Amino acid sequence: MISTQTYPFSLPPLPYAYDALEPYIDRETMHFHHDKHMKTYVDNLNKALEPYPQYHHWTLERLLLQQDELPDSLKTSVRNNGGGVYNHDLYFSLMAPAGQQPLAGVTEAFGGDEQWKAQMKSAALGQFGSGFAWLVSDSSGALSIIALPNQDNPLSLGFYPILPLDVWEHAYYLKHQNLRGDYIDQWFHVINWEGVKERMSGRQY
Ligand code: MN3
Repeated sequence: MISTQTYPFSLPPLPYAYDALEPYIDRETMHFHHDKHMKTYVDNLNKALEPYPQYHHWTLERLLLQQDELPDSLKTSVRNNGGGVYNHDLYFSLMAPAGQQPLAGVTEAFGGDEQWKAQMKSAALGQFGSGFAWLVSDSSGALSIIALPNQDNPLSLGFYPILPLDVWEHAYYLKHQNLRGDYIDQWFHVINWEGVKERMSGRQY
């Protein structure tokens, strides 16, 4: 995971082919989203950190967790670009070719598969403008769903991020134009539940 990398950060390759999520998420969207949008976050984060060698040994996770300790001139860029790198790394690695069974440990916490999907969709549709819906856990391990604007990350609110759903228009506009709900319905087919399971057992703080 890029969250444990330090400066200079590099764009991780997609963990599957660009067309692997078809017909749910199209190849062209994946190219733009990964090769252009995510790369820009990586480049801008490196650019922002370059003049601050004292933070070059900080992991991305530490930069996000301790962003209040950073100088003002760096803080905003870490929040936006560091968040952008972290959030997209999780977003791409927690999708996979369709066919995985939803994890009962997640869906049952919300009353069943249909109920969890409805809550995730409602959070994602309710995020005004750009942002993400997130499946998160709190310090007791309890699951919840939240929505955050822009590239804000649940770590800064004390939550552990488990599964992100990117609802920036660049995630769906090429295929679905303004129909965010259609994209969300497609995304449910390509969740990497194996990866979600690993995230759930991997919380370290
Ligand atoms: Mn995005």
